Amino acid sequence: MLSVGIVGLPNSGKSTLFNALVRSGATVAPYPFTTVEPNVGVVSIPDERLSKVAGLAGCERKVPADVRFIDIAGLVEGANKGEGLGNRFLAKIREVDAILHVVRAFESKTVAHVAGTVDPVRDAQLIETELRLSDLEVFDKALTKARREAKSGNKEAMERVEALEKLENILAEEEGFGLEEARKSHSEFAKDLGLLCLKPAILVLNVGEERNSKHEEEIQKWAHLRGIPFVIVNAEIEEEIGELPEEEELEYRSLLEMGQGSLGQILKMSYETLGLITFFSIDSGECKAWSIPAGSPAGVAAGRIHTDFERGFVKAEVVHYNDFLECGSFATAKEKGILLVEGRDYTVQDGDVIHFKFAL
Ligand SMILES: Nc1nc2c(ncn2[C@@H]2O[C@H](COP(=O)(O)OP(=O)(O)OP(=O)(O)O)[C@@H](O)[C@H]2O)c(=O)[nH]1
Ligand SMILES: [Mg+2]
Repeated sequence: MLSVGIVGLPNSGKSTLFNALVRSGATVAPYPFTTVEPNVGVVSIPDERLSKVAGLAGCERKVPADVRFIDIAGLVEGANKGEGLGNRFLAKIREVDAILHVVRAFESKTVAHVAGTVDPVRDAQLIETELRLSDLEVFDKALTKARREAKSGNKEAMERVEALEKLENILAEEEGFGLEEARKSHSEFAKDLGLLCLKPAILVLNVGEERNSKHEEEIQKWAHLRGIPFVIVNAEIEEEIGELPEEEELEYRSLLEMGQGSLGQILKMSYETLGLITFFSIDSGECKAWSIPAGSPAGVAAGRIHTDFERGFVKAEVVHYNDFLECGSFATAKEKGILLVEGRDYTVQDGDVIHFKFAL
């Protein structure tokens, strides 16, 4: 399962957001392995298509796709030099697949701010700088090694040096404007090195009841310049009203003039940022949504359900989502001639309803 790490300064509201998110999923499970730290939660991804497919197929049970969220302790200035257990936390961030960067915009007399004042752009910049400095260290090592190998005329190593030098210039640049491009063009490379700056990221602005439009505009622009999706949330209120029975929750939302969807929006954005798409399976009265990386072949999708499905893959019967809405069943789709029979190399489309045939 892919994971999203919640990152930010201390007291920015990371744990509050984590709690709100973990509770917001329909079938929230505390992560079932005791060896995993307690601040890891698995959250269902809301997807209205699941109910539609399940309804048409007459399924009693629905199982949504999920994503793992990890609430990582706060980073402080100098974290890359080990300040405030920084190295340990940075190592944790290296393990996640995407970053949810929480920035504080709420004022509070009781909740201290490590820098004394509320200033979202300064805070976001501080975290970005820590990630960047930490990356540059990783980089130095990789570049030294590649240069050594390149000396002997190894062509691959020479190409590596060239690519690394290009990327190093982008990382060394204070303003980080080149990051969006680098994120796209170097993703495999970055993954190998575990570069933090190039991980897909989302910026969450945690606002209080009093809003500051100047702060909001500035930070939104900051995120936009970096190609980072941006979302506003009031984590404290989301956490509080998320505990209420549904009716009361709705009442409070209209009373506080709060939109419905900021948590759902964060979940959907996380899913997209991780590059995931969904396919559906129907079996014994159960309709399940499964997540796979966009572009995955049917063989990989089969393996998501069971390793036997992948090993003994024979064929995949596929009905595209919109076709399924029209037909309502594999049988009707077959009659109409829109049921596809595909091999293991078929590229799964978002929303496909798939039935795998396998033989061992
Ligand atoms: N007024 C207000 N308080 C908030 C808001 N969000 C979080 N808080 C409070 O801020 C304090 C810190 O929140 P946490 O969620 O623990 O912050 P954190 O980022 O996890 O902090 P560390 O774990 O220390 O890094 C708590 O007392 C929260 O109740 C908010 O939107 N408004
Ligand atoms: Mg915390």
